Amino acid sequence: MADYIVGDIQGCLSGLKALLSKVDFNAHTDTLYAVGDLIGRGPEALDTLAYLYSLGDNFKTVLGNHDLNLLAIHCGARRAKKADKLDGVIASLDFAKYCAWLRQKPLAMLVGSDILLTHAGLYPAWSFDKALALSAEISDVLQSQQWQLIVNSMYGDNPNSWNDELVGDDRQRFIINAFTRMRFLEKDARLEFNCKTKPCDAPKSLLPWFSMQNPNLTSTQKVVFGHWAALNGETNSEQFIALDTGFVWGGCMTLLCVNTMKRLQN
Ligand SMILES: [Mn+2]
Repeated sequence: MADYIVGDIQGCLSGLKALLSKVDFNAHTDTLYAVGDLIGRGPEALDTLAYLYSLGDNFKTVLGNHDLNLLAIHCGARRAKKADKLDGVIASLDFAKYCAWLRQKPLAMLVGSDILLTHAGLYPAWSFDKALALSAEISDVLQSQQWQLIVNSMYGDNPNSWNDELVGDDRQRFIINAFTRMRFLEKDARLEFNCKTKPCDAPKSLLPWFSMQNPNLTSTQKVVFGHWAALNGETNSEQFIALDTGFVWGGCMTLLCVNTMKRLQN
């Protein structure tokens, strides 16, 4: 009955399977959580989706930017890029089935009562409750018949700052960008999308999102996220746990055991 959270899989099923065998993962009694980006850039996209789908309720994930990209390809909002290595999924008879399955996944979820799981992180103006409510706003649309509208309007970098009065496409785009694309913020908390380096290599005007004070968090709350391979798992904080260690780029894949909060890599 163990719970595990895996970093970005990105279509690298062999890396995931190697990690799961190290912990004797039991697909009937244990639960695997993922930080999103299940597919994208890695060689085994279709097999990865088939395996994760087969786990049923013992697999839970939030959505990452690559997962949303697959939905956008499915409804014609985006064209597949060769580098994403999604051809096998797109040609599969199960393409629609996997997209319908992904549309049921949220942008943020709790693991237990004190861990918030998201793909890119927690925007510093938001509490856990706020994040879950905003994630639910997006899920309401993604799970409706109107889901293609949001997938068509979600691309773009603006607005880059949050306020509670945002409505419509702008509100949805900011929420999706913060949960799936965020890395650095300007000092006034505007999202900055161009810099993807390690924090020490970034312009001095930029702060990693987790370095900006979040007055809403209690000392026991932790945020587990992926997306930012250049961090290589380092945030210098026990409260913010980065799990993307760049397996798809030749790095390793990281599995966090929730019960012990210990990390394992391959
Ligand atoms: Mn990502």
